[in-house]
Amino acid sequence: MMQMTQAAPCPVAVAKRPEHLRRWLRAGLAVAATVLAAGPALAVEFRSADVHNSDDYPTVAAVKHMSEWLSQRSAGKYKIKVFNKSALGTEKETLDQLKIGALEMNRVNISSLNSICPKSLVPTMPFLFQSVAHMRKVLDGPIGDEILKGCESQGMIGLAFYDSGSRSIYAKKPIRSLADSKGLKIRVQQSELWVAIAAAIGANATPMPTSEIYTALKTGLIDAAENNIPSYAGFKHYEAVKVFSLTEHSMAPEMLLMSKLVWDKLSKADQDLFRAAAKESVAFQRQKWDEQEAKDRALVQKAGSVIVTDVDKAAFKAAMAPVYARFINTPDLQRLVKAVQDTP
Ligand code: GTR
Repeated sequence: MMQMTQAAPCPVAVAKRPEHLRRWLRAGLAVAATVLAAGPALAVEFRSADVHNSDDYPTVAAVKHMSEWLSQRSAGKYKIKVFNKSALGTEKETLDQLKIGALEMNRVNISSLNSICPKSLVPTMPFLFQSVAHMRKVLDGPIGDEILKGCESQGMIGLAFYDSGSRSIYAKKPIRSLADSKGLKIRVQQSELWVAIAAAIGANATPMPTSEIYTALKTGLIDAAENNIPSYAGFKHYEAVKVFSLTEHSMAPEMLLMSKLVWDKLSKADQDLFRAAAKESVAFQRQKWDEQEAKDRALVQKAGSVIVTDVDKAAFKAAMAPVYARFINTPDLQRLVKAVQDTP
């Protein structure tokens, strides 16, 4: 029987009966409970973090869908409760918790892993994928699997990639050319790579967590940010800046991870179940993603935002050469980038 020790991860364990025990366990007092191997009498509820505000955002909905699927297939043994709205902290903070097993699961953008697992740099790289179909094909194949595995040595099991569309720059003015981006004070994700991407187009990067962007845009601390349309809409950034220029400079996907400390306590059969559930949720997420993009594009336009399409993407792409030279700097990373580029 597998024991959970004091230092081990502490999923919120919920006994089906009796009621008072359920409340007691929910209160988080079950540190020493023998949860994972306890069989069908106990249900295990893993917590999964997400920064998105909407309870129906595609990544949030996908993990909820995964939970339902898992629960059905495991006769109620496993569930996942999503804590979105950055309730458990920023992506950086929740990754720290995940590594030490203080959090069981996490859905983050892959950029948040750039300084932790080097292979996460690859799908973050600017102008790497040719299209959504290309990105999906690469991430569904052996290259994607290798990148998912790339965080294991850091205590995190990559379960799945979710779509995040293309990231573009939004500001008070159109960003069509390198002349427009020169001197722009732009928020970027907390990743050295992103600071370098901004510098390559002449902008000044301010790395900050997602939850701080709205106020930073409103107060003028920054002039711009960059993200996909559903994030621009969902975080209400369109209330602060109204010009969304389709630079489409990166397709950095989302990643769903589990703490390795938690993973290692699952039986092989349960690990397979989690993998199958994650896979199932990818198809769900993609469909939801496509719908959300269309819906939010209409929403922001209705709210007065302008979507600029005549962007000199070739110039932005050409400006990225030094970024590739600096970050794709090991044979492993070079092999992976080439493999992506060679994928038809
Ligand atoms: C979104 C992503 C979030 C977060 C955010 C950001 O596209 O879904 O996980 O990383 O971008 O830029 O902070």
